[in-house]
Amino acid sequence: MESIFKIYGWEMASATPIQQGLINTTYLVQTTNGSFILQSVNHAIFKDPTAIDFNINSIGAYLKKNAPDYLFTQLVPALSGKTLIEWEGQYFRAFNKIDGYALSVLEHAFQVEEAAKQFGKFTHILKHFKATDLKITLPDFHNLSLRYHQFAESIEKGNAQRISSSHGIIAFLKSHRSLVDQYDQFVQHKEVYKRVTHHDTKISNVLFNKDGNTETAICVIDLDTVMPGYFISDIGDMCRTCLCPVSEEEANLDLVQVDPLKLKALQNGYLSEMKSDLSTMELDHFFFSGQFMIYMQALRFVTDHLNNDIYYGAKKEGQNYVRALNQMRLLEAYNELK
Ligand code: GN1
Ligand code: MG
Repeated sequence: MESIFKIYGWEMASATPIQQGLINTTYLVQTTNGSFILQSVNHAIFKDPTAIDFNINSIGAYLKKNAPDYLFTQLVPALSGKTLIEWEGQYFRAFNKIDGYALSVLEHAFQVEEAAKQFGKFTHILKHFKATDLKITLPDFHNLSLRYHQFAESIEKGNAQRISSSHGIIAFLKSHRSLVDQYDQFVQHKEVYKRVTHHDTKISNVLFNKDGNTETAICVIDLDTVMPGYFISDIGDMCRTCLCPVSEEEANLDLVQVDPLKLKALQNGYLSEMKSDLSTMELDHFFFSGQFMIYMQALRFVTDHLNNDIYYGAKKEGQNYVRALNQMRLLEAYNELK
């Protein structure tokens, strides 16, 4: 890594890998010039890393001008001035290390409110930024019809042995197909708008900080999938990851439960920023957002399992199957709140 440190002009640098997300590879780099987050973009998934670089820089420039106090993860330029570095066939970018921590589950409703407020604020503060100026970093990323189609294809063409041992979850997902129709109707409605959308609002993508006994959410991170999109994506991924005391990795399904007070807190936090921006049609789909995203994530995990883990990878045999079962149970528990 020595030579990449030189590209950034970092002296006496050392890099430690950190666990951040399923897709990219992330390091904490400590140098005499400060601490940085260095990340190699997963090029197999993000085919055009320059699109991500363009989006983060465009938003960063807009915020610097229009909301200079907003805590935004600006990209750190290398000595050349570039913020995306191609090195040994990989793409790297760096951010300043922000003083804060990420959580993979939330214990308290007030934390949910804090996190939801940050995601609401992100879209709200960019209300006058033209979302269509952003590049599409992952086409059809949250297109539920397409995700269902990929699932259906994996049942036809995937690993035969895995298909036969997954019949229970396959039947469950098929029986909830009406969610795809609801999604199609939602996106076609004339009072549903595309805005600057984060598209990966899982709870570990918010940083928290503590001042004495007061814990606050301070900013959102992981902006690779910021694109024009629908608010149901952001609410939905928060429902998916904030309401349950265990994460998507939990294999003991009895622990997968949802807390209605946390859903209320999520609503309060997000709407404190976004209520006046949303149409009645959109507000009426708040609950649907959770069904949409939990269902989509179950589809994506099972599809990957049937396709031999080519997208998410698996550290142990059946990991994506366990994740899919977890999301199936989460959808059942969430639906009980209806
Ligand atoms: C991936 O890499 P990470 O953890 O930020 C995925 C999300 C999923 C999530 C599930 C580009 O996000 O859509 O919700 O895993 N990102 C991509 O944990 O596919
Ligand atoms: Mg991500």
